[in-house]
Amino acid sequence: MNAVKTEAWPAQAPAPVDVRLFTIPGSHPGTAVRLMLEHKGIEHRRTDLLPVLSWIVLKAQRFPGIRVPAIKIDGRRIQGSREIARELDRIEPEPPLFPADPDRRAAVEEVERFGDEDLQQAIRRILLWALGRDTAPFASFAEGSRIGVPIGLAVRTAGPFVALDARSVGADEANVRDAISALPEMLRRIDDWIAEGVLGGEQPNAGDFQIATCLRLAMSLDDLRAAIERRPAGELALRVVPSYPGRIPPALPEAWLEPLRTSL
Ligand SMILES: N[C@@H](CCC(=O)N[C@@H](CS)C(=O)NCC(=O)O)C(=O)O
Repeated sequence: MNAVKTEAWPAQAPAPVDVRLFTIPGSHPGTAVRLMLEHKGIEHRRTDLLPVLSWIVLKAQRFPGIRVPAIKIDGRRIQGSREIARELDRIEPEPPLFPADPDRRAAVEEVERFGDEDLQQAIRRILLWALGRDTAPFASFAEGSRIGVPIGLAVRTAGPFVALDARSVGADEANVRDAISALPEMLRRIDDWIAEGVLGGEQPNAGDFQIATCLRLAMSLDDLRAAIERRPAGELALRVVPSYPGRIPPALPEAWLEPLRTSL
């Protein structure tokens, strides 16, 4: 996880008055947190930031780290989708994001960890590599966002920011090819969790939000969509996140996609 909690807050959770989410258009964990807030009916404002410029804004807002999602709840600062999920359950216990039963909770926490540490980064690397070849599709992710500058200008000036962002997450050829090769096994794991009932229950849990948003972002790449959408993992993603902005036309070299073809 990228952030640590640095501020103390009361053990007794008061009803939040002022909640502000900082995110980036298309951010998978940012979308997960927005959906968790909506699921719990917690009113909030949202600040949409541009990649890399977000680092400066979050520092200016005195967050300890430079990554989104970040949230201010009545002045308290929390960063990271997993930390935020726990804080949301504290301030608004219903509906819960984690099962009460300890074993079932541990299973959801393992899914959440996998989403946060493994799946998110694999998708992020593939996406940033593709946007690094052509920044034009970035505009489609900004649909419904207020980024404070005209989207055409953002796209025209995005090249160096995307390149910096891609470098910061290791979105190079070797890592992107590894990420694509790892996807079939990751999807199998998610299908298994659905079959076991850890994911895909009547009420979405923190793991559902974490995984479904990663898969929806992956499905915004035309290169990946077919490998995901018609399996239980894809169906879960479409149910938990019915709409997700963004579309990237075919961008990845054919040879890199071979592991996905053979897994279909
Ligand atoms: N694993 C973290 C996500 C941290 C992360 O890498 N966030 C990305 C957006 S998905 C970010 O802030 N990127 C900064 C940038 O793109 O400039 C979580 O689940 O909270």
